[in-house]
Formats: sequence, C-alpha cells, structure tokens
Amino acid sequence: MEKRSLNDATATLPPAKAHQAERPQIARVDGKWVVPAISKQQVHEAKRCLKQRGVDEFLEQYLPESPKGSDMLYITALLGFSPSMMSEDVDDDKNLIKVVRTLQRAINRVITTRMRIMSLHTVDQAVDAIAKAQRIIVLTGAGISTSLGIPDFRSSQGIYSLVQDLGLDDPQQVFDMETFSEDPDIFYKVAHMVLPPEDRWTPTHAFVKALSDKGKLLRNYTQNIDNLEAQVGIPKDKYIQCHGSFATATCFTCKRQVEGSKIFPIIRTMQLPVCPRCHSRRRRLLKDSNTVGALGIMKPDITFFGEDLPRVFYDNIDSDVTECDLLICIGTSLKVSPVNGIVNRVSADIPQILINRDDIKHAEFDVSFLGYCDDVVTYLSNRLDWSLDHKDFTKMSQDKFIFDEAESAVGLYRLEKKEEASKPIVNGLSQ
Ligand code: CNA
Repeated sequence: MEKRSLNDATATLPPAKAHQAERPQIARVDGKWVVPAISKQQVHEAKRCLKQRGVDEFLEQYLPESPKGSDMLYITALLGFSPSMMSEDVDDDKNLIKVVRTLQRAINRVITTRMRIMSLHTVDQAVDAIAKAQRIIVLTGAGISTSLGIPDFRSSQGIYSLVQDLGLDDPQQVFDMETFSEDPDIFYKVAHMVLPPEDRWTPTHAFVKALSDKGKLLRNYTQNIDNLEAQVGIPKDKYIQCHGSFATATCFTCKRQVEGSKIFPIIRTMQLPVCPRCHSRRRRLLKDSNTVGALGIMKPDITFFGEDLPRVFYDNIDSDVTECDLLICIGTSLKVSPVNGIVNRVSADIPQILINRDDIKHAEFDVSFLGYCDDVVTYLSNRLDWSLDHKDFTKMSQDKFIFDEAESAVGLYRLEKKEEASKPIVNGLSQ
C-alpha cells in the first residue's frame, strides 16, 4: 500500500480566485497550442491547492466560469503534465471529452503523488540530509552513464533519436520481446551502444559506492543495464538491476546461459550472437527459410518492455521503501514503470533529492540539483568531505560551481561550472 501524507498542511494557500485573474492566455499558433511559460513555483502552488482544497475548489480557482477545452489544457500543464493534444482543436465540442479525460488523469496523478516537504529546500539542508541519512535508496537511470559515451534513451543524442532510421513506429520496439523474436537484428543494431566499457565508471557510480562504503546505502535501484554497479565494486546485495543487465545472456531457444562478456565482441561488430548448442539447427533452418527470427540467438538478460522485472526487485522493494530514510534519484526521466513508482511509495515525510540534467515535473522532490550528475556529486562530496574512487575526482574537485537560485523557494538549483556562467556566485564551491 502506498503511504501518503500531506506534509505542509499548515502552509498558507493563495486566496481563492487569485489564479483566474492572473492566468496567462494559452494561444494557438500555426495549429499548435502554445502554453505560456510555467514556473516550478506555479506548478507547486496548483498541486498544493488541488491536494489541500480538493478537486472542486481547485477547478473553481483555476478555471473561468465557462471553461473551454484550451482552459483545461492549460491547467493540465499547470499541474506539471505535458498534454498530448497540443495539435488538436481542443475548443471544438467534439474533443471536449478527450480534454476532460486528460485533465482527470492529471488530477488523479497529483492526488496520489507526494508533495514536497516545505521546510526542506536549501542546498545546505540537502547536504545535511545526506550526512545524517543511514538508509538511503538511490534510484539511478541512464543519465549516470552518459559521460562514458553510453547514450540514454530520451535525450536529443539518446538512443530513441538515434534509432529513428531503423523504420520502427516506436523506438521502444528495440527493447520489445515480440520484435526481438521476429527480428533480433534490430536490437543488435543498437545493443553495442549500451555495452559497458571495461574497468570504467563515472564519478556518479563512485558516489553510490561511497554511500555503500560509509554504510549509508540501503539499496541502489538501477534501471541501467550496463552493469557498471558491479564494475565500480558496489556489493552485490546493495544494488538491484531492475531491468536486468548485460552481465549474463541466455539463448532465446534452449535457455542456455553464458557470461555476458563472452558475447560482447560479437555485439560490438553488430553481428548476431548464436548459441553454440543451437548453432547447427539455426543454420539448417536458414537454408530453407530466411525468417527464423531469434531461434538460437543469445539475448542479454535485460528486461524488455512487457516483461516482468527480476524477482529480486519484488522481494526487496516493499521493505526497502519502508526502511529508507532518504531517496536520491539520479540521471533518470522517471518515465518507466514500475520503477518510477518508487518516488511515491516511499513515505511522503522522507526527504527526496533529485540530481538530473533536466527537471522532472511529474514528481515532487524537496531539493533538485539540475546539471551534470558528475558535477553535482563532486560538489556534494566536497561539501561532505568525501573522496570518490574515480581517476578524475581530484581534478574535478578543483572546479568551482555556481548555483542559479532563481527557483530556490521550491528547492530547485541549476549547477554550472563557474567559468561558463556569468551569474554571481551564490553558493560557490570554494572549500
Ligand atoms: P532516460 O529516459 O533516457 O532519461 C535519462 C535522464 O538522464 C534524462 O532525464 C536526462 O536529462 C538525464 N541525463 C542524461 N545525461 C545526464 C548527465 N550527464 N547528468 C545528469 N542527468 C543526465 O533514461 P531512464 O534511465 O530514465 O529510462 C530508463 C530506461 C533507460 C531503462 O529501461 C534502461 O534500461 C534504459 N537505458 C539504460 C542505459 C544504460 O544502462 N546505461 C542506456 C540507455 C537506456
């Protein structure tokens, strides 16, 4: 059961009707709806109003007396969601039900989503929370490996944009079991990009290892398949590879399992790794037909879309979310379920910190450090007086960073290297 609590029930809300008067206009430009810029603070206020005052009062406050579809589209965005109907004529009555349903989904999601702890929003408080925590869950994603040249999924240089020319309707098909069974070539055209480089890891992996070494890591739930948790040396019982990994591979047909590294050289050349046991059967069948699909092909033991997560995830998650005293999410867009649900399964009064290049609007973190995760963890390690097991750590820890604190009221900080930025130093890393 998900635990929820309203943790800022005493905070003051804006007076009723305040939002209608100040609501900027959503406009249609060249057939597409353009939503005016919405700050994190505005999103937070809208969510807080909805959670504390209920749906009726929220709608009364945020919608005009006779709302049009575009008004509902706007408040959907205001609740932190990107409505999918941006190209449709949402003011046309025939689309009304669709717009209402979209808004309804956003409202339901907010109601079941954790709210920020209002009293936790400064950088110092975040550093202090890490220093004090004893049972940290670290939830990691593809962003923690990009500095090694392994692309993530959804960034502009990510795998999804790189596979556009493979003729797939949906890039997720690369990691789809049915597609693999019919044409494993598609997966192997991409797999080489995610292969772990030997004996390398990022400062962020080293940061998670440091948490483990200091006895603070309850568990690292990683969505990554590159197996770098093992490479950096985090003890096996301290990480869970929620989507499996390249560490082992299994024959699609006879289920023979081998060490993943055995097929790496073949994957690197974008060839199909064939099971030694099924090799001759595949060759025989190929003589008669060229559509044998994945018969006799080795598949890395990564969890494809639609497959069940490894048992170890379900065996641990319930007790871990109960025990955890701090949640840190790093380098993930939190778009893949059920792992993204962890942020709402941890009790709402447990602090949550985000370290990511892009902001995440569909979850509520107390403190968000936006920037390159290697920079952020270097900054945090210096503040904590920790040294990281990474060849570049000494050099990186000389870097000076500045924070853009424009949205510090909602705990959001953009971290930049000092020489690249022109803003005044507000929280310099000079120690
Ligand atoms: P994603 O949806 O691609 O999101 C990655 C997130 O990381 C984005 O929000 C980026 O803003 C952020 N990001 C990228 N680079 C950095 C950086 N240097 N510092 C800080 N933030 C950064 O990927 P998710 O992990 O959220 O999605 C889960 C998928 C991705 C899982 O199923 C994985 O199996 C899959 N994946 C894994 C790998 C890997 O193992 N290295 C690579 C590519 C995809």
